[in-house]
Amino acid sequence: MSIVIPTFNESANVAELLRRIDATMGSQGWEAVFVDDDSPDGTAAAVRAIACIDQRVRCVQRIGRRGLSSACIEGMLASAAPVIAVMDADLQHDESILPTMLARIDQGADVVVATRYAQGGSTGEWDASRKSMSLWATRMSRLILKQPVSDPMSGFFMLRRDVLEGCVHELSAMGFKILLDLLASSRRELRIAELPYVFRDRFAGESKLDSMVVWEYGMLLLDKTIGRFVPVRFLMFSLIGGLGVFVHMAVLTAALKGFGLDFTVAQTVATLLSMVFNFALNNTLTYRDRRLAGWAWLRGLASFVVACGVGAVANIGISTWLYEHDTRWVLAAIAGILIGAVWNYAVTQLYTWGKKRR
Ligand SMILES: Nc1nc2c(ncn2[C@@H]2O[C@H](COP(=O)(O)OP(=O)(O)O)[C@@H](O)[C@H]2O)c(=O)[nH]1
Ligand SMILES: [Mg+2]
Repeated sequence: MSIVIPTFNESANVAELLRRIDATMGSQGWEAVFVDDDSPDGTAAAVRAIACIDQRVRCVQRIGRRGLSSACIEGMLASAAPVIAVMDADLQHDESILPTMLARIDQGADVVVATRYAQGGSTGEWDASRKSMSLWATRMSRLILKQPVSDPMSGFFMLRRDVLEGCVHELSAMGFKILLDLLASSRRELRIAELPYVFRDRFAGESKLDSMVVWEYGMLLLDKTIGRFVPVRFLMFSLIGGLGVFVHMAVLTAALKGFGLDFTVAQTVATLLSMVFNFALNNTLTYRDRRLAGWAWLRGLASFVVACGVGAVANIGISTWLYEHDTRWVLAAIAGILIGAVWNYAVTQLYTWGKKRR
């Protein structure tokens, strides 16, 4: 069995987690694959220090990437074990149930979910708002699930390798909810076993969960529903582009009426500011998993402005051509906007957010 452990700033938890897994698993064969997103606290180095003396331990270190789901997928793919478990590094997941989970797999289950929402399970010390948020998310997940599961949001589960291989190309790999992604992507009926446990308090360090998980969860739900037809990132990109029009008009009005600027100057300022707005929002929302910071943010902004500048020229060129060839002005404009949007999306995806981040 391979235990995949995604980490971000968990250096103080690594040794204790491995000690407990070792104590619990005894002589049963296991290995641990840590997937660390280049944590500034040196988690990867802490894992490798142990890996030097314990061959069951390995570390995949990802550079310039963030994301719990994609980390879990890459960790699972980095192992050849017939059974894969996924658990957090902060000791909130009760490792003592690992042998029972493995036994369920041996008895024929495809997936074993360690659940907080069944008899004997609990979310431990959560406050009311966190509890209600988790319940709300669990209810929403039924939109995309084919089979009922009491805790599809669980980050603690075990599966057979063939379950992963059967759906790995369909995974959205967005956000925090890898189990939900796996269950919703699997095309065949799965034998799912559930095992209750009590969610513990963090051992050391702090939670990486912030308000953005709601956004990421929304992206996952959208991708699993309409993602087959339109890429969710393109939708987000276009939505933000639409908001940019409002920013543009507000700045233009202020520049014309408030500062009495010449129209061309005002229009240029409005265009530039709405580009900055679009870039910043896309960087935090659409490309959250590849977000740029520091100098990379400025470089990204520059490439974004250049790409969108070319997109604007294409937009004007194509709509003018259509207009001159007897297309109604509204249709000519929409065609120009669509082509400009697709260009901006495709090019910035490749050059602004596709490059190395440092
Ligand atoms: N590789 C990787 N691991 C992450 C990321 N975000 C969180 N994690 C890890 O995922 C696990 C769960 O995260 P945590 O912050 O404890 O979430 P919470 O338990 O819901 O508060 C922990 O082991 C984190 O270190 C990420 O962006 N990349
Ligand atoms: Mg945690």
